[in-house]
Amino acid sequence: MSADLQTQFDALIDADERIEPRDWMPDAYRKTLIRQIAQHAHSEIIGMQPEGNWITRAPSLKRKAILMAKVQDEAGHGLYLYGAAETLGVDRAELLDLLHTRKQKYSSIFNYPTISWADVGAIGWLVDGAAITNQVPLCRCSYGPYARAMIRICKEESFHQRQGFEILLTLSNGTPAQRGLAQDAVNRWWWPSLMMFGPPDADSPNSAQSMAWGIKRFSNDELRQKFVDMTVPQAGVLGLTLPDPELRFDEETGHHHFGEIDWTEFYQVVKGNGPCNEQRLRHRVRAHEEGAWVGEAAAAYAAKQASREGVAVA
Ligand code: BYC
Repeated sequence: MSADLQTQFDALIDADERIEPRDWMPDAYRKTLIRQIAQHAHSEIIGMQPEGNWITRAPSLKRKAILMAKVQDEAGHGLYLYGAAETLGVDRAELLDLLHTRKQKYSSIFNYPTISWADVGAIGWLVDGAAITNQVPLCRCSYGPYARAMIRICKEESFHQRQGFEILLTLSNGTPAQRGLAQDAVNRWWWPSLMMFGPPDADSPNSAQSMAWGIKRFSNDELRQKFVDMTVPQAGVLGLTLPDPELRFDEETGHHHFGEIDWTEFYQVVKGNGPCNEQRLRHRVRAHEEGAWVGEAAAAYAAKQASREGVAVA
């Protein structure tokens, strides 16, 4: 029986069909998806913090409104993703607990500080740009609920990327001081953005199996290269330089060659030793505890409504 189920699962994967929650799936497939989707969801909600830091200090009403919309979108992305994870039989509260107790990860990128307004532009342009590059292929992920969540997320990420680019373009065409802020932000966010794609293929323990299952469609290095090739011409339009003396177009490969990434820094940040890891988690746990009453009030309201309508709630 189990062999039949495995054969059916393999046939769906081979035919590039979607696996749905009702379908049988190997335990390791389920576990990998829970790990990746949860890490992704955690990244979305922790990712609200660096930019949220600038909402009260945005330079105009228009910028403030746009930034608030963007940060709210990130909360929404977290919601879609926790929802997708729940279809695999885990509970959102359980996943949050794993985040808060450091048993699950979130993206390394959100452990860097946002020290000027230009950082909001650099995050939009580079971090959301990297996110789109990584996430567009996830719209074709073999697990249906994750793939469908990604379609909506990618549409919103495109707006995020454009708003970041536009902030940097404005600063870059502004006063020398504004231009300096834009360049400084790009200098600080460039290398961490390249790290978002994960370790080099040779050191990526999960890639081979995730690609065989159609969860990942491209390897970490392939996506990183795609991002560099897409971003270098955009830097030219912005009139900003990327902080890599080795960066050059290679006629032979048709790609941009770039310098060595500091993988020691990456692993330090992933292990919890980045500049803001402590602050991010502390803030998240506090927000969770202080916001608990909202969930309790919503549950009490739902129970009251249901009892009025004579429906039993779980
Ligand atoms: N940071 O075998 P590998 C956003 C871990 S949200 C931390 O290559 P995999 C946004 C990896 O988990 C951006 N850890 O793994 C939000 C694994 O450890 P475990 C988030 C990382 O899963 C708000 C180990 O290293 N995007 O854009 O095959 C505002 C070995 O790696 C990182 C996603 O989550 C990292 N950067 O590939 C603005 C996208 N990289 O779990 C923007 C979905 C690797 O075995 N996720 N690790 O203990 C993915 O596409 C894949 O999970 C990854 C890693 C490419 C990230």
